[in-house]
Formats: sequence, C-alpha cells, structure tokens
Amino acid sequence: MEVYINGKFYPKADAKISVFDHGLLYGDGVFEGIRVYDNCVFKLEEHLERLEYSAKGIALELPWSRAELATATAEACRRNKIANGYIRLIVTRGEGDLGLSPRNCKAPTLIIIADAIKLYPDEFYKTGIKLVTVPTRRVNPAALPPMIKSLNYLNNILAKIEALNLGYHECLMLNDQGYVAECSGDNLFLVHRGKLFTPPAASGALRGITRQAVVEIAAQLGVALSEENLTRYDVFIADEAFLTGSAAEVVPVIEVDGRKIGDGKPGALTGRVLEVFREKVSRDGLKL
Ligand code: PXG
Repeated sequence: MEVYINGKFYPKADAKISVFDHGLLYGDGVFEGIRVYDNCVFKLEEHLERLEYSAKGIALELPWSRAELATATAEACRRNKIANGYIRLIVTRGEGDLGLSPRNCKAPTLIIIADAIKLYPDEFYKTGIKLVTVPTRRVNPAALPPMIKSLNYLNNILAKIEALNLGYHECLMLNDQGYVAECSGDNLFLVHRGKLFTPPAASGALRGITRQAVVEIAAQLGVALSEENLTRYDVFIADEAFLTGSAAEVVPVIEVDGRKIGDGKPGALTGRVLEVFREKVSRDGLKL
C-alpha cells in the first residue's frame, strides 16, 4: 500500500508525519471517510465540500482547490488498485511548536489513505442491531460544533467505549438538552406512521453524506421526511429505526435500551431505503 502525504506517495511503512504535527499534538485537523464502489468514489464532491466547511469551521485555510483534492484522491485509489474500498482523507494544521497556537504551523498536512474496507457483518443488515443510550452526551455545539468532522473524536470514542463495555456495537447519544443527537459514528433515522424523522444538525448531528443520500432517497420514493428534535420517547414509539454512515451504509435498528422498535424486526421502509441506496452507490460520484 502507498499513502499520499503532501503530494507524494510513500510505502505504508515509510508513511510518516512529524510528532510536532498539531493533528497529533492537539487533534487539530479535519477528515473525511469516503467509500469507493465499483470504481466510483461515492459522493466525492459532497465529501470535499464538507471537508472545506470543516476546515473553514476551524479557521484552517486549505491551500488545495477542490479539483486538486479530487485528483489526489483518485490517484490514491488507482495506485492502490482500490475499486471497492475506503478512503481516509486527513488535513492537519501541520507541523508546529509545542503550544496551542496554530500560528507557528507553517502549512497544513494532507494525507490520503485508500485501503480495503472491513465490511459490517452481513447479519447486521438481515437481523438488525441493538442500541443503548450512553451517559456521555454529544458535545455542545457552542463548545465544538459536531458539524465539524474534526480529528478530535474523543467525545464519540468515550461513548463507543461505554457501548462496547455494555456489549453493544453502537450507541444512541443525546445532546446536553436530552434530545437525540446521533450515534457514535452514524446518524439515526426513525420511521413513524410512514414518515421519516432525523435530528437536525443543530441538535448535535454530523451532516452525514449517507444521511443526505437518504434524504434524497426519501424524496425519490415520495416518503415525507422531517428534520426535528427527537426524544427517546420518539425512539420508543417509532415503527422502524435505522442508522446511516459511510461504513455502515443503512443498518436496521431493532432495539434501543432493551425495548423493541416496532415489531423488533428490520422494517419494510428501512429495507427499501437500503435497496435504493445500494443501487445508487456505484453511479453517484467520481468515476475512476
Ligand atoms: N456521525 C458521526 C459522528 C460520524 O463520525 C457519521 C455520523 C455518518 O456520516 P457519513 O458522512 O459517513 O454518512 C459519521 C461518519 C470509521 C468511519 O472509520 C466513521 C465514519 C464514517 C466512515 C468511517 O469508523 N463516521
């Protein structure tokens, strides 16, 4: 495998950055997790747009154009012969001194890893997964906007640890007001009386690319969708629930906090959304 760092490709063993890089010292940076399906980089434009917004959100000026980032991403896939896989695009504040100030960081570091993807077990899609609400709250947008896909993932990792310790793969995270925010690495959707619901980004959700794809699929299927504040009560009375993410795609949720969602089986609308999503993935994006 060869990893792209600042315009050059390095064998995996030599792909290294400085220990003085503020991405490491302070988690000062942003990233994207992107899927490749049958030589198509799914929603690359949307991922690059979000990367630009994340960078803007942390006052990091990207010295690369969207076209340059797309070309480098495509090249990383071709070099590594990734026709189906996963791309991790990382921009750090760059090498600097000890001390929080980004002013001494000369230039951002751009890293692109294109690798095979470890797919979720097939049974997740067939039988669904169970979630647990964790005590760790999603970080307050006034402290660190969750819309920024930053290298600072400790909030999510603390939640993930709590879920794993309780025997769950994924969890429900509430915001500091008690409204549903999202999962540790996925967005959440509910189905109630044939309508789709998902929390607004302002409630502490990342503007997921898969989430947006589901919004488009809902419109295509003629299913109403509302972005509104949701409570655990809304989760418990839902007929169906599913989570979305680049790695997860669309995974049915059959139980939350020991309570069955609907009849406790993956829902029909969830199945239809997953079906349409999988039809879209190899068509909607940059062709390699
Ligand atoms: N919320 C959070 C906090 C995430 O990290 C999503 C929602 C879903 O967004 P997308 O754009 O992927 O639909 C994410 C994405 C990984 C990995 O390596 C994590 C994500 C995506 C891809 C890989 O664990 N999280």
